[in-house]
Amino acid sequence: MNVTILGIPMDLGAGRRGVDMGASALRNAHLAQTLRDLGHHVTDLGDVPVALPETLDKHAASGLVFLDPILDACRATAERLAALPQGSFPVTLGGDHSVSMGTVSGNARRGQPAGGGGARTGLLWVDAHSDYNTPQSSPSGNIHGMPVAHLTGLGDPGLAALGGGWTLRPEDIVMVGIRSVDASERGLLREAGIKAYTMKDVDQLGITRITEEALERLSGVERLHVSFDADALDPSVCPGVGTPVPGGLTYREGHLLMELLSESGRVTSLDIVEVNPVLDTRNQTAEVMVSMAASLLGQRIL
Ligand code: DIR
Ligand code: MN
Ligand code: MN
Ligand code: MN
Repeated sequence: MNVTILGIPMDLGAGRRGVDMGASALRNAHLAQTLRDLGHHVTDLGDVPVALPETLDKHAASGLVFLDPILDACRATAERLAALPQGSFPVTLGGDHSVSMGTVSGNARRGQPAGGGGARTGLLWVDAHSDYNTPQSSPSGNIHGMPVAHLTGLGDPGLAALGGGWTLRPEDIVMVGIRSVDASERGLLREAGIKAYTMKDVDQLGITRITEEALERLSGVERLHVSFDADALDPSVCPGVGTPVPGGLTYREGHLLMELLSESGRVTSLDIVEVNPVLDTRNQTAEVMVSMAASLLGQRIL
């Protein structure tokens, strides 16, 4: 496969600093070489330009924290991804999870005529958090807690327009690993009818059944994007994250999910986000996330 790596070194959407170094940490953990060793043709496009928070006024022009520079970075990301050749498999490196408003939109728009919207896309959101806040519902005001809501067209009109008229259908979203949902976010999720497999579901049903159900539910989509937040995995596995939540996916549950998705042959793009080297232990989180990408892209035990 032609794998294209693109970094978005942005921490403007998160509550604490450091995930801007996540893309660098993943490269340092030999992401490209690992994927080459699996037989892929790998190109690293480098990073999308992202403004430094030290150079910015936090609340310039609007109430949302760093709205304008986040919009700029997401727009640049979406344009970069939309312009890639058909059939390439983008691996996008965050950055905080607000980058996914750009990645999912750009991947949906690839190969579509200008102004022609986007391909019907399924989204597998692997995360401790549902990231379905709107600016109104968010208790923190941090945009990394809002990307999925904006992808479905809710919230700030600028962020919601990143798809250029295309939006994600709520029925094409499946979440896995969920264990932290804000009180005001719960109602929005339920209203939208988004399927979320919580950690209770993981305990009860197991990853195999959940993956089968998710793929069945998403059988009608043209493209399938996996957005993997490192905090979906248990903090003992991925300590380098800004908002750790106990009781996460085990190392093997993460791999099994990626292995089963790989076997399905359905996935067309991947995000790896929220790796925070400042909070990590000897780059362990980046190394684990590189191994997850490898499983999704064909690594087998035998
Ligand atoms: C919380 C935490 N729900 C918020 N969210 C995330 O700020 O909206 N933490 N994404 O990583
Ligand atoms: Mn997230
Ligand atoms: Mn998260
Ligand atoms: Mn987050």
